[in-house]
Amino acid sequence: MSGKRTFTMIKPDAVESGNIGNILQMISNAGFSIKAMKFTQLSEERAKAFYAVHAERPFYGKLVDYMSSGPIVAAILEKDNAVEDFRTLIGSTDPAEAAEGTIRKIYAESKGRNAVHGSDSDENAKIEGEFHFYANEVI
Ligand code: DAT
Ligand code: MG
Repeated sequence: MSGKRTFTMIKPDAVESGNIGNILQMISNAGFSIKAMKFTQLSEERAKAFYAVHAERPFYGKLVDYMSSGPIVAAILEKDNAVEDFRTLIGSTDPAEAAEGTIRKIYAESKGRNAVHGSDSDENAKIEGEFHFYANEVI
């Protein structure tokens, strides 16, 4: 059975453009509740570690620079079928290919600067949540 929790980040482009509130409203309207949340910034080392799975990809350096370039909002979200439903809500990696009404279609600047992160599996949701939050910070 699929899990109830996923992990998200509102990325530097969406924070800088003033869309934290709009994106949280869309997340709430889609039926997700917030179990932990913080406004923070990744150091270069922490961004490298978070995206280590992409270390061999050509865009890794730019991704790390971008993700450590400004503040983000990190959050653990809860809903039935959380991982899959959240990926549907955010849309494709490239906003040009994202479905109408998705968060990335509305707010992402580009494939590299794409407004939000969403975990791709229950296993990664747990790992990524624990990367950002101590157990006693999660409801
Ligand atoms: P997603 O964030 O949709 O899970 P991913 O895990 O494949 O996508 O990649 C992680 C992030 O890396 C993605 O949100 C933006 C960046 N990225 C992926 N592919 C890229 C590309 N071809 N060019 C530039 N940035 C890319
Ligand atoms: Mg991914």
